[in-house]
Amino acid sequence: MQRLAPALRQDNVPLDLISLIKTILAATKEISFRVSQGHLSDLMGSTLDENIQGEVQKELDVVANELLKDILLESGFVKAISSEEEDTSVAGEKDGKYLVSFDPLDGSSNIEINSLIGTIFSIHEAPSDMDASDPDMFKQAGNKQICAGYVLYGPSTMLVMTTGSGTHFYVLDRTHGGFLLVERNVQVPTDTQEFAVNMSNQRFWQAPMQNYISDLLAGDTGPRGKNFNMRWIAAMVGDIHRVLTRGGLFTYPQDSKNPKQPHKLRLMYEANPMSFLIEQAGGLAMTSEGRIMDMQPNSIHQRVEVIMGSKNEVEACLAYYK
Ligand code: AFP
Repeated sequence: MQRLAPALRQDNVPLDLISLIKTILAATKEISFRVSQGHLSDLMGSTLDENIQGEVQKELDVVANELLKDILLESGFVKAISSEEEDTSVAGEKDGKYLVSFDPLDGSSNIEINSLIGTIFSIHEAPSDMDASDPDMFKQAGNKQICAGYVLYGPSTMLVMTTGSGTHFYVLDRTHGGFLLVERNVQVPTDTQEFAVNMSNQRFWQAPMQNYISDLLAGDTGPRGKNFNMRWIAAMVGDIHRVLTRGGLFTYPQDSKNPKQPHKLRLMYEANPMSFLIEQAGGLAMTSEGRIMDMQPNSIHQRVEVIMGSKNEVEACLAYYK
């Protein structure tokens, strides 16, 4: 099995980007260890703080954020970082070439139940003419990402990453401490009979999503003429990993539960990196109005509607909005 750096060199990834990726992964190996320690790490509880999204921070969220932030800002490659757990961007090296956005621990409600969680990251080139402390540097569309990925802390620790030459799977080999390539050019099956959505929000969805899901639930007696299965992990990393592995449709649609917040998922460190991975694997990543990666961000913590996965199923869903 190929090690990470040779695999990246084979895709012509520049050496300093490879070094940056290895820097991110050094932090995730430490996070993986802390996660695997469970209750032994004494990090299972909540802090007394809330992040800018108004969510109570878990101790492991805070530790994962500090590990990534410190190692990235000290690396010399990074002009600034932005994180789910930081109110605004944090300046790094003034001549740093890269911007890194990350969700240090996605799916943190799964921490206490010993279920899937992961780290999501997205890398853009840093504009050379802007100040490192200017958060507007991050207002770049997803189609400008040069690398995106996640590290999934499951029964094995996996890295799923793209640098624009396909989406590849790696597994952390603890015997030598590195990530080994286990599957190159993963492909999302075009058709699927599986979907992922938080059904408890059904009554708050817009009519097209209500109608689409009703037709899936009607199975082979309904207009789709086939039965569908449903899965919900409550961690986008887990749900997207399943979609990349065996296909499916994943959605967090617009809802009216909280009129001030019609969308749940974050554009910069959830939807954009996952869209890059899904598209590089032959899937589609959309809102009901267009391609996620073509959206012009207006803030670091912007939220967005997400409908992504197997191409034909995403198109079937979007047809209800026409
Ligand atoms: P947290 O990381 O704050 O726990 O949120 C996870 C998440 O943003 C995403 O990973 C899940 O798909 C989604 O929220 C789960 O949402 P529900 O709470 O509606 O299940």
